[in-house]
Amino acid sequence: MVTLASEHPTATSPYAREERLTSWFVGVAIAAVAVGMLIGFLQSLEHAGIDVYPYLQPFIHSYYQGLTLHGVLNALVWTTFFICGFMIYIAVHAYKRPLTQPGLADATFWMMLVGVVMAAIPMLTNDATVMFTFYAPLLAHWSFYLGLTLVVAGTWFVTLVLALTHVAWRKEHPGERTPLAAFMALATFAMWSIASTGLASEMIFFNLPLSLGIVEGTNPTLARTLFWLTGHPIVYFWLLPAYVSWYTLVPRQVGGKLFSDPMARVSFIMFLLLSTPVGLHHQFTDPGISETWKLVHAFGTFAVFFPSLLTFFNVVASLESGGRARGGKGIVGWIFKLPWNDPTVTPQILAMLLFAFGGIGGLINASYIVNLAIHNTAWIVGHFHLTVGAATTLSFMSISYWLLPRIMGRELWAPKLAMAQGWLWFGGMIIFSNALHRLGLLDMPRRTAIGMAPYLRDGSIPVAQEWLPILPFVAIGGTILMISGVLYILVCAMTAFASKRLMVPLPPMQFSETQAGPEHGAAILDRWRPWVTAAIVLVIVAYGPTLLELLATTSMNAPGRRVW
Ligand code: HAS
Ligand code: CU
Repeated sequence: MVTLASEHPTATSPYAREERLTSWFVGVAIAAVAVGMLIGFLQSLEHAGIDVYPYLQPFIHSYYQGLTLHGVLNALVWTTFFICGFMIYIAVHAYKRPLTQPGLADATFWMMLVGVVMAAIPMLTNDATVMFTFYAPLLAHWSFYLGLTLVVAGTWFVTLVLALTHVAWRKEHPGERTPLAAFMALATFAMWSIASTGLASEMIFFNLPLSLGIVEGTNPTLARTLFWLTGHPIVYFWLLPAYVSWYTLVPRQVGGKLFSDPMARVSFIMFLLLSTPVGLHHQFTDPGISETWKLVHAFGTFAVFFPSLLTFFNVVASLESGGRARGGKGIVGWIFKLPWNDPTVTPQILAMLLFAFGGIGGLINASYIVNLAIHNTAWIVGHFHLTVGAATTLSFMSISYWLLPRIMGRELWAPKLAMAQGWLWFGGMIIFSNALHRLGLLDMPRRTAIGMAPYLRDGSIPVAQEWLPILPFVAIGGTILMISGVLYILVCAMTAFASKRLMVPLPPMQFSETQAGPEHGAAILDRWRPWVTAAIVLVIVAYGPTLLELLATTSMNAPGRRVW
């Protein structure tokens, strides 16, 4: 691992060690998404009837092994490693102090890296073709489960490192409000640490014992319920770091100020409270779970919609302050004054635009009755490519263009190419996601090698004829996304290792100023105990009855299945 942080001008940074750790995390994240995006391109070709997998033997055996690699590398590794690196960077610059336990932070990185390698090997040997949700009773090699468990455990250590640093900062700054960006980083990891207990329980009590042959069977419904206890809040673990940038960096980058600091804190506290007790909205069609609790979770899902609506309002108002500060006039004139050619900002605004549609789609998903029409269809794939594939991924790409020069001590390579990459991702995602949404409304199933399915063309399923004219657009969008992805990897690699060294360190990092500052918010917004306690109580109330009922009414009698 190249320890560049000590070799470049920013080595004078008081946080050189943390910046080096950030470069490790971000380096692994970019390597993962490079492979994951390429495989995604092959998946999109398959939908258009171009099946390259026979030519990739013995490296990738099937569409389903490709889908597992695509989902795990992009949705689990790219996100988690980028988030750990970015949030550590943000925290030390917001607290203006180094981590209290840098050694533990470094060790956590290595533990998580070992976890990724452990999970990757069985995926590559076709011994873990279980998709990124690894639903029981599908059964992968035990090292896949142990590897992912190490990654999750690593995120708990990141939470610990951030919390200990917070305590130290608190002692050094009695009575001061937590800097907003640090507050947000901590809230993100606190929410995630509560949420990931579901996944950890599934691994420890179900998947690992079964895959190690310690138990004969598993309990699919209970395992799925524990998975989705984590499975919904994980999307906010992916989203909130992008929000940290939209709230605390982008307003300054567009020349404006954040509209309201207290409103931003309320939004993150609502995510801390409401992200986890809503996961049954992924299981509306699951048997064995009471309709009452499914409905309670549906209402909870509508409630967790609100912190994003607050974000919508707060962020757009902040963009407007920037647009007007740059001379924008009239009701919409300010929009054209935003820095549309700045690759460290514009792709994030494009990500916001895509996310607005992804979010509306999420509301449709959450509608108990309407969900029956789109559940397990291509619609869902369209939804999450607008959310994790755009709100998160396109924002992280743009943040990379800002972060890499700071931690690698080199200029951003080919800024115009970086900007083109952002616009290509935006355009490609519109084509790709729109096609999938439309196919989903025509009942096309997700997670299916549809391009090669005989029924696609033999007329045995009449509605399939309506998919045929739309499927090529999945490949067209996927191809544009692949070109954009290659440009992203190219710009990042050249920036990290080959572009001009910064002969003078960049100016110290600055967060956005605010129009309404932290002092305008209630002091309780800056306390953790009440909110974390309430969050845990809400999870117990929302899930306790269902988990107890499943424990009483279902058993571990489903043998593990290897269906590939
Ligand atoms: Fe979702 C399924 C509901 C958000 C990801 N979601 C998924 C899956 C994934 C995923 C990966 O209720 C599939 C999992 C699987 O494999 O089965 N989702 C929601 C709801 C929200 C939501 C209500 N999802 C996300 C986010 C994700 C994500 C965020 C990743 C990062 N989702 C569901 C449901 C399902 C589901 C069901 C299960 C479906 C099924 O049946 O399987 C909400 O949180 C969305 C709130 C968002 C908004 C938008 C706010 C807009 C903002 C930007 C404003 C700025 C602008 C800029 C427009 C309210 C903040 C303006 C620009 C100028 C220049 C002015
Ligand atoms: Cu969800």
